[in-house]
Amino acid sequence: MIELNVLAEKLKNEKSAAIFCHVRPDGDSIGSAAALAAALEKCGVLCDVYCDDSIPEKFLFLSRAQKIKRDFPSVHAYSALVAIDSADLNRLGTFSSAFLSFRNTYNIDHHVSNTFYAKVNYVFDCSSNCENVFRLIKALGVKTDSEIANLLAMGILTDTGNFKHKNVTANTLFTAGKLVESGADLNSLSYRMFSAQSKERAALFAFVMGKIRYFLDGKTALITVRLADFEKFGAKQWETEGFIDFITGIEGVEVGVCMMESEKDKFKVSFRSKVTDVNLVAGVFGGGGHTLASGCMINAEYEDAVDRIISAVKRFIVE
Ligand SMILES: [Mn+2]
Repeated sequence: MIELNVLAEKLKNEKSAAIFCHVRPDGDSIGSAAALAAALEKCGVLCDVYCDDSIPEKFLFLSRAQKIKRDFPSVHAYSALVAIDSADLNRLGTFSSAFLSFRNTYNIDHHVSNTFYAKVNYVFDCSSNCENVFRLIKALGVKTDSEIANLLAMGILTDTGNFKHKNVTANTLFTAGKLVESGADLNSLSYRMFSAQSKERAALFAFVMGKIRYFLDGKTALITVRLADFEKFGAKQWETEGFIDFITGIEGVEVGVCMMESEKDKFKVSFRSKVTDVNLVAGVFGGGGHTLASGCMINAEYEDAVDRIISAVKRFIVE
């Protein structure tokens, strides 16, 4: 793996870069991609940020989030392609083939399951990719202005569940402190990311939580959001974020599972746990992530998918 200072030098010498968020973009992906773009632009590198998905409304208060593009012209339009917060190539969606074919690619990430798919890989296990990008920006010699500070703080907040997850370290808090010094407004970001919600989301939440299913002697709680539920309540798929944290807090529950139907018989499955290694559980289905928070996709009829998920959890659950 490349050293941080060497990475900074290499990036600085690029003429231009296309920076990619992952599909179903979250605060860390958007925050670390946009902050890196802002910093590289200060070094004279022309940057555009891309995402093969629409950007959830809650991020659109940031002007840089509004500028994220979906139509990628050609690999030849840039000197470098940079994948951000993406454990494997599939996370780039349709951009993955262009990325794979290009000669000069970077992968900057914090997932332990990262597959080192780029020419230059920087993968460091910490709370959020924004924590990595903060150090990278420092290595670039760029001053963290309030725009960069807010973008990075947003990613740290979202990937740590508002500083509640086990991935919070002294360095996470040190970084957050530095970002506050540089103008990050934690109170406003935390309200936007964790408290503000639409009436549609509140109604969907109440409905889904009314049907929690328990397995493995109550050690696993599972919730499901079907396509019809989104229609019934008028909520968006991205608005299910945070549902899983609610069920993982239930007494006696060790592993929380959220099954979100993204297309007919196609489920985006998220896992959270208190100690069980759910990176291994998601790995059974070709997914991954972190020890205590992971995800995968499963194509199956609903009850069949539930059976397969529960037997995978059973293999790894810490009693
Ligand atoms: Mn992340």
